[in-house]
Amino acid sequence: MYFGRFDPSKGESLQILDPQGRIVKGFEPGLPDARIRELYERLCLMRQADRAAMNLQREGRLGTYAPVYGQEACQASSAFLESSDWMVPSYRESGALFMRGVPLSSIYRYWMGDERGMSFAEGTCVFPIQIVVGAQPLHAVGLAWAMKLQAEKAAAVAYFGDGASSEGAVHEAMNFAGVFQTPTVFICQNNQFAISLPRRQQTAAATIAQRASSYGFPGLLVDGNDLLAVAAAMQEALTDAREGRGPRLIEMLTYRFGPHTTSDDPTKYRTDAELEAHKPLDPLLRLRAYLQSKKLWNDTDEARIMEKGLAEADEAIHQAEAMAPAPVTDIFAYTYRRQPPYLKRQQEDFLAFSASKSGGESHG
Ligand SMILES: Cc1ncc(C[n+]2csc(CCOP(=O)(O)OP(=O)(O)O)c2C)c(N)n1
Repeated sequence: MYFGRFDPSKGESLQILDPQGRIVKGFEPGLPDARIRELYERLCLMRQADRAAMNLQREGRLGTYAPVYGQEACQASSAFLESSDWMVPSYRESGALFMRGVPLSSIYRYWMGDERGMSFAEGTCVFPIQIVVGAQPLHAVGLAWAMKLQAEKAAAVAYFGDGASSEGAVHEAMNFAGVFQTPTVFICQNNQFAISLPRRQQTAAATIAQRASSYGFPGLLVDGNDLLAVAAAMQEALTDAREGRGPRLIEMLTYRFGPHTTSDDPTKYRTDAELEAHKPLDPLLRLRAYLQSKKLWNDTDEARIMEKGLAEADEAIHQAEAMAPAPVTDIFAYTYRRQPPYLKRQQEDFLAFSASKSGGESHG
């Protein structure tokens, strides 16, 4: 319905809610009121959890963090996956992991440097996050191909950024997906920067979505600050993938309000004026305006949910910090099925060294 109706090479994009929160003429919200309200609440919780992570990093209680501020509507895309669909995320997806049901405490724990944060409960169809830019779409395609061969009616969803779209691996993934018609949904969150590199220097193509046609499947450009458009695109792409109609590419056009990560200083490469010009497009403001216009939301609701977000983040931080650190020998443990002799020797040396430093007590 939406794929094919908009031509991304002409810059045409799907928008259902305009920046003032009004339904664009000719469109339907596509979701029941109660669901939209619930999704808005989740966006608010996501924003509070994201803020809390930034604050923790500034307090030295968490390592590097990649914020989702401004990209909340894109991140809510994972709410439309069914339990058997797989989510294959990059490092930017804390919000999408949260929407998929990964506990906040696990997300914090990971960013605190504990890999156990990415070890999910059995049956959670989520890959650990990928730091190598552009590597994970290949994994999603392999996964989708396996599901297709096993006649499973499920999709694998790959998340990546505009910068990643220039990686050879992303080209290979999309090409393979097209040839083998795998049930893969590619989500490119175009937040307009790859660290400091602006989108216009990333590709001379008008859009990233238009590339899909060269791989032989449909692509759609979506207003990524419009949750209703994200929802409509996701639902259609996932259904098409699950029903055997092949891969889909959705480019979600958004804007990163925060730094690339906590180690970045965006004032070095963009002006305050540019940032301020994007602030009115905040995905939360837009959805809130819509809900308020329908009398489905008021200031009391807003205050309540923001409080709840703080409390939930606090509780998750408490749980993450209360967990005893992982054994330091973990770093020797997981690369090989059988530990090679040289690694075993390194581990022994390391344990002996730790023991000498801590007065004879080993932390293995
Ligand atoms: C293969 C590889 N090259 C470079 C990096 C360093 N790096 C980390 S994030 C990033 C920018 C990625 O930008 P984009 O794909 O647009 O995603 P965003 O961070 O904006 O969500 C780079 C170059 C890396 N992690 N992996």
